Amino acid sequence: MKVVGDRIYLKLIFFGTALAGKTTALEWLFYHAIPDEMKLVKELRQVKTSFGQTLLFDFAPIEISQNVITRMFSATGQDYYKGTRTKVLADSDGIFIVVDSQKNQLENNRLILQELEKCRREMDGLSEAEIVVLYNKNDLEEIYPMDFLSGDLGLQAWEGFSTCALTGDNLEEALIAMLRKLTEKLRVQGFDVE
Ligand SMILES: Nc1nc2c(ncn2[C@@H]2O[C@H](COP(=O)(O)OP(=O)(O)OP(=O)(O)O)[C@@H](O)[C@H]2O)c(=O)[nH]1
Ligand SMILES: [Mg+2]
Repeated sequence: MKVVGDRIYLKLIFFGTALAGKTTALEWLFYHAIPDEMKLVKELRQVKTSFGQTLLFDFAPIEISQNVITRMFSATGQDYYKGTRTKVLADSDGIFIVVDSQKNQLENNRLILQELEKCRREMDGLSEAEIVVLYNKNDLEEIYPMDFLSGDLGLQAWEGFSTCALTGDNLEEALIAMLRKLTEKLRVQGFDVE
C-alpha cells in the first residue's frame, strides 16, 4: 500500500502457474465486470510474448472509490521469466492465487506455491498480503475438485472460488471478497474508505 496525499494505492496480483488463466481472469474482470467509470485506462496494458503468453505483466489501474486506487497486475507463469515474476509480485496487498485445476497440472501448482511461500517469507510485507484462491478451469473434465485441491495444496486457510475465467464464473465474487478484505484492513488502520 502506498499513500500519496489523500489517495491510497493498493496492488493486486494474479499469481500462478503458466497457462493457469491469470491473464484471462484479469481480462474478463476488466472488460465485463468493472464499470467504465472506474477504469483509469481504456485498455489493459499488456507485455506479451510472440505466442500470446505474459512476458512481463498485464496491468490496469482501477478507481474503486474516491480515495482508493487499485492497481491490478497479472504476473508471468513461465519459469523462463521467473526473475521478473517476483519483481511484479513485490509490494502486493492482495494475491489471487490462480490454481490450474487440471489433474496434469498438480505438480506445477505445487512448485509455484512453494515459490510463493518463499517470497512471502523473504519479501518485505508480503506475508501480510490478503489471499484469495481461484480454482480455475472448472469447466473442464479432467480436473480435481476445489475441495481436493485446497487440501492437497495446503490452501485451506484462504477463501477459495471455483472459477472459469473464460465465462467469468465466480470471478466477480472473488474480486468482491478480496476488496472487502482490503477495505476492512484499511478501516482497521484508521483510513476513511467508503
Ligand atoms: N477451459 C478453460 N480454459 C481457460 C480458462 N482460463 C484460461 N483458459 C485458457 O488457458 C490458456 C492460458 O490462459 P492465460 O490466461 O493466458 O494463462 P496465464 O495464466 O496468463 O498464462 P501465462 O501468462 O503464461 O502465465 C488460454 O488458452 C485460455 O483461453 C478456464 O477457466 N477454462
Ligand atoms: Mg498471462
